[in-house]
Amino acid sequence: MSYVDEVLEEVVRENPHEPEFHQAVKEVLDSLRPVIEKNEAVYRRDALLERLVNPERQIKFRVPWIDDQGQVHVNTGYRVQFNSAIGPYKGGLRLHPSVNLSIIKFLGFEQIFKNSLTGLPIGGGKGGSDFDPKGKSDREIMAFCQSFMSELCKYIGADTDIPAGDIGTGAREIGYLFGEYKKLRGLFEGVLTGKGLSFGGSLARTEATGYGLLYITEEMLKCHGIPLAGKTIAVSGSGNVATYAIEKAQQLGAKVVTCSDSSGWIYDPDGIDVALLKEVKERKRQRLTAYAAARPQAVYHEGKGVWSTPCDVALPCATQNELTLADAEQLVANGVLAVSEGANMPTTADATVYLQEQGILFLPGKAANAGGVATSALEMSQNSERLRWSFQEVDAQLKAIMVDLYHHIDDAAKRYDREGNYVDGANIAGFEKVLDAMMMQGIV
Ligand code: NDP
Ligand code: 2IT
Repeated sequence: MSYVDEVLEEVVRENPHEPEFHQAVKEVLDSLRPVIEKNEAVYRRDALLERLVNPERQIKFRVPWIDDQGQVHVNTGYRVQFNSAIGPYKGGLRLHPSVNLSIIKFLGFEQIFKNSLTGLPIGGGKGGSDFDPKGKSDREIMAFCQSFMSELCKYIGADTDIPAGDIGTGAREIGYLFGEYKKLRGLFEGVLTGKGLSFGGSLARTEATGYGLLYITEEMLKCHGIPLAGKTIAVSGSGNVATYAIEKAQQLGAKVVTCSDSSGWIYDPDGIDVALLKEVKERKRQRLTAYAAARPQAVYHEGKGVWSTPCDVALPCATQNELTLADAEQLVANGVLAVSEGANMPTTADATVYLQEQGILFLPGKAANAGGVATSALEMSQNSERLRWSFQEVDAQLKAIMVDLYHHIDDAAKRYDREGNYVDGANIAGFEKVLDAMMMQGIV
């Protein structure tokens, strides 16, 4: 049996209840086969892949907090410090009732390769909790964040592990988390990214994931002779990534006709009104029904359905496994040209293979959404040098990083005879730097 197959079997055997983690590992290791085969005996002797798929450290803790009625609740907190070969652990904190160890480990594993692809010195980690921020008062959110940080603060630091936002964790939560860290540790340092602009946050970090998604998608299309301007785009989600993806797509001359939340979705034939979307979702924290109520030409549908909308480009920006094989078939039947993942692993494994077989340009999340963490690394640089860069400066660096990233994964795919397969290109290019660092640092 090949070394890759042995390790894949072991991952399933040793982590039996972690389907999302299996899915992420299988996709990466399948891509790495030709790289591993080149030097299989040495890698097997050094247990390279076993070290890659086992987190350096995983922390699970109790998070007790008191609601507005005086009731105590207990949630579970996680931080998985996956790989620090190329830099301190870096990755977001997800707050969502679906969070469990499998989800945090899949996200942490993906983050290793994504962070490597940014070209910046950041290792991979992820954390979060099964706490549900929906419907909670600001005081309840603060109580949760303070309790979460009272334990997490023992394991993180500006040079060791730097968390950030993800689903359910935005500027409000990062603010409360930062305040508590500072109080407990007595340190004003860049221990979190996505901070408010008044206390060390970077301009353009809020926009970065969505903007970066459009920069790399535009570059990919351009290299295939397709202009983005004038195209019709379907976006899922209506959170941080979706909102700024829609904003940049419109700035680049495309028309975005959909967005969604976990209750339903919007079809807006005139193009999504971003100012209204921000007012509804960012400021008032309402549901998309409020968007439809304020915009007569928009149609609201309950449940799923974004991918039934005819479009040239699909940008899944909500959550994992939201774009299934049936969705992919419908997109292809409607003539889609490209799918670019704003979320982490939003396309199921069978849907990804189908899209690639149909010749659809497919950019995986670890490349397409890397602009968020790349800009987090730029925030860390600004914190370290105690300076602040302008919006234009950060945005220009973000764009350059995303354009370089596209060419880096395109080259890697070509080097391994997989031209146009950006899943393999991203996994291989992300892995090469981590491999080099792990081999040079000995058995640790
Ligand atoms: P937000 O919490 O801001 O928004 C999430 C959006 O997705 C909301 O519209 C939410 O709907 C929807 N959603 C979440 N879970 C589900 C679900 N189970 N079913 C259907 N819809 C769902 O998160 P972000 O925009 O920050 O993150 C979106 C994705 O992008 C995630 O996969 C995240 O890991 C990834 N990502 C985020 C980065 C960042 O910088 N923020 C960077 C790179 C990737 P509702 O409001 O109803 O919950
Ligand atoms: O998935 C991701 O890359 C993020 N949620 C952003 C991580 C970060 O550290 O900015």
